[in-house]
Amino acid sequence: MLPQLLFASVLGCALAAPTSRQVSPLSRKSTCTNPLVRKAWHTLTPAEKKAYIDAELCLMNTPGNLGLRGAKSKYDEFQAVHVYQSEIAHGVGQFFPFHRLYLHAHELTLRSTCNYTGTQPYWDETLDAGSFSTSSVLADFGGDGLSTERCISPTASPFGNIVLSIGPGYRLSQHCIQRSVSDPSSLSASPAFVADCLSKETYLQFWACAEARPHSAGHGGVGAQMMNPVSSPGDPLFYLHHAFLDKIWADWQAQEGKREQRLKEIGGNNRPVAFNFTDGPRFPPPTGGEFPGGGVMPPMFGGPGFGEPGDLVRPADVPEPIVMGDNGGNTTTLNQVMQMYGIVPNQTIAEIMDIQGDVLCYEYE
Ligand SMILES: *[C@@H]1O[C@H](CO)[C@@H](O)[C@H](O)[C@H]1NC(C)=O
Ligand SMILES: *[C@@H]1O[C@H](CO)[C@@H](O)[C@H](O)[C@H]1NC(C)=O
Ligand SMILES: *[C@@H]1O[C@H](CO)[C@@H](O)[C@H](O)[C@H]1NC(C)=O
Ligand SMILES: *[C@@H]1O[C@H](CO)[C@@H](O)[C@H](O)[C@H]1NC(C)=O
Ligand SMILES: [Cu+2]
Repeated sequence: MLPQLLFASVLGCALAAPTSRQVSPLSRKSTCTNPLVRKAWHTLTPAEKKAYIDAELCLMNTPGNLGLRGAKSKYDEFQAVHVYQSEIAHGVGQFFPFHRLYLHAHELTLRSTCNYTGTQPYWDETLDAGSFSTSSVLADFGGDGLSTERCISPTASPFGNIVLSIGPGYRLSQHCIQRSVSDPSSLSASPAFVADCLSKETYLQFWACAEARPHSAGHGGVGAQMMNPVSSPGDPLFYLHHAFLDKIWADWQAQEGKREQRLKEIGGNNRPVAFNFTDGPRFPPPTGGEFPGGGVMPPMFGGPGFGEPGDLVRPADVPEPIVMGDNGGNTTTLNQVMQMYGIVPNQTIAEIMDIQGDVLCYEYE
């Protein structure tokens, strides 16, 4: 069974990809003078690709030490943080900020723990929308899952022998990396969909568009583990997918004449409205008619890697996530603190709005 897609008529303008590289250093007061350059996976040299995969394997083989639920390796610890926070990290205003900081933690840990000298690559999914099954990025990460268990090939992938300890969902179980690729689900990462999101005027409109369309495309297009809203970082493609989304947000923020405003613009609900994983996370009521059907993500579905609906019910040993520093309100503010459980220090949203600020220092090419 495939997730239903949100097909909408798209009146996208040409895909604009402004970068922040031309911004004069004089207009900034940050300490970021030598940003890391994050590149698209397909542009990396074979040596760069190998270095990234080796670093990820190193994280997977390095014991964790943060005492997080179910986590054996440093890699598992990232997954554990996502499990803890998943209820307040999707379908909410901090969706983009949370994943930005989370990706930064991943990049930083690859570099600090595994001697990686490269940066976090991204999957330029606009090139593969509608054809994930033949994507070279997918192939480099082990391809589709096989047979009914949907495990990636143990021999065709450097990750084929990895045993994950967390997931599916909140469950703790030993399992392989599972995929169930769906080309139709990957369609909403197309250049037209991305351009449509980039053309949105407000953060609320941009966020709703980008979380529902390109975001859903990567998760639904890879499927299985990646489709699980709680445990999806068990698939190493998660990080390349979310870097792609972070780039889209950074591109939106950096648009000509909008940058000063958009580096301060946040909003949205702190709790997914009528949160129900089975039914799909809901978004705020559409303000610009973005969501046919009232702003609902594609319905979730069961199966290998995704797990059973019960795996998405938070068990007693996972504390209810709390929103920190939000003044008791329901609206996402710049003062909200994102909780990272030790993979990187907690930060406020304000501190990570600028990818070339005092906490973050990178750019996309
Ligand atoms: C990183 O480099 C240091 C210094 O060369 C070395 O001691 C350490 O074993 C390396 N760590 C990994 C995970 O390769
Ligand atoms: C969640 O959504 C499913 C599917 O629409 C529905 O059957 C279930 O009753 C919902 N659960 C809650 C708690 O609303
Ligand atoms: C937040 O939302 C809840 C549920 O709708 C409501 O009861 C509460 O009054 C709201 N709090 C604030 C500060 O607006
Ligand atoms: C960071 O977040 C965690 C998880 O909620 C919390 O326990 C911790 O106190 C926070 N740390 C700081 C310094 O705010
Ligand atoms: Cu997530």
